[in-house]
Amino acid sequence: MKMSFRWFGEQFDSVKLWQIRQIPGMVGIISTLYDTKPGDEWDLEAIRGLKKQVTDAGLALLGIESVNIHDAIKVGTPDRDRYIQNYINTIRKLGSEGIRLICYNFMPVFDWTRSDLAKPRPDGSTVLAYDQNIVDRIKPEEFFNRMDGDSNGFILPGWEPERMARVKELFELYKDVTEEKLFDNLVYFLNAVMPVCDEYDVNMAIHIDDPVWSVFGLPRIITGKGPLHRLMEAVPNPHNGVTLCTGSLSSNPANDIPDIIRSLKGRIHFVHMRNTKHTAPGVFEEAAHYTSDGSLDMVAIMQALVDIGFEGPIRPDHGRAIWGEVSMPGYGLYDRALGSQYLLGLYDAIKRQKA
Ligand SMILES: [Mn+2]
Repeated sequence: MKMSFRWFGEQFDSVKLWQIRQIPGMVGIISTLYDTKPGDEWDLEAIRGLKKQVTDAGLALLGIESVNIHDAIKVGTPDRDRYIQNYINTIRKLGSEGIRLICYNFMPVFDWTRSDLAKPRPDGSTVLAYDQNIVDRIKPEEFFNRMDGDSNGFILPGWEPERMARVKELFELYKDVTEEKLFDNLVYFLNAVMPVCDEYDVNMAIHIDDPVWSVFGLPRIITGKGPLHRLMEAVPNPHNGVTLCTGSLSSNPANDIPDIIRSLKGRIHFVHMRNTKHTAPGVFEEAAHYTSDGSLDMVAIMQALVDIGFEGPIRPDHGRAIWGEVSMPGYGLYDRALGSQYLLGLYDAIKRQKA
């Protein structure tokens, strides 16, 4: 597998490419043009500029996380085809630059959701946490302020202020969008982009919803094994695949992650690996990648990835805030670097045992 690191770009990230390069085994970067808006067609020169920065630093640009999907596509409004065409043009440009992985999500209004971005742990580190009891007490329009006030001054991916200023309007837009309709709109979108993905060998990799249940009454459709298989079968093209995010899947402890991995052989294009600790139903916090620190069996997860022959990009997902580092919550250098070493250690040991 290709160990990689998410990086938001020089203007937006506290971590530097040269620092990432010094992490043993780190070969790639997963990035984005952070100042583009959902629905924009990406600029070819900007894509080339990003790729050059990454390659000049001795790393490879292994994928984009994310090319975000415009609400017109998710809602299925009459103007969606215009935004789908922009998306197709962006895929063509990325593909022509040899960038063959696009991670995206199909969650309405709110991207990933947390009730706390800096929950203290007994060792003095802080982590992102989710408590449904807290979320139930907050109005959606107040939720942004809570997230933003907690973000160390960084713009959180999926929580851009200009978008959140329109929260009420967005809720109105989605009021008749059932889970069935959202699924149909996703299939419509994927069918439209598959030809250009075939042409340039670009993999679309949908991220698991986070958490995997409805938040604020909005529909959620990418929640576990059944829904993932339904989507894989609805658009059977192998370029329609999955970003297997262990943390998001684990928000529902009933999700058997090694089993889901084995069942999706050939359709997992990208892996996010992190550990979570569950304390009660609907209540969890993120943990260090080390198995014993959380509730997930990271060894069994890595074993399943090796067993299906997964060799694509993988990245340590959110880390804890440790050693006084100030960064975008979840995206510091230190704990993700530590996490990558644990993951590589598991991978090397499992591979050697198999050989
Ligand atoms: Mn993830």
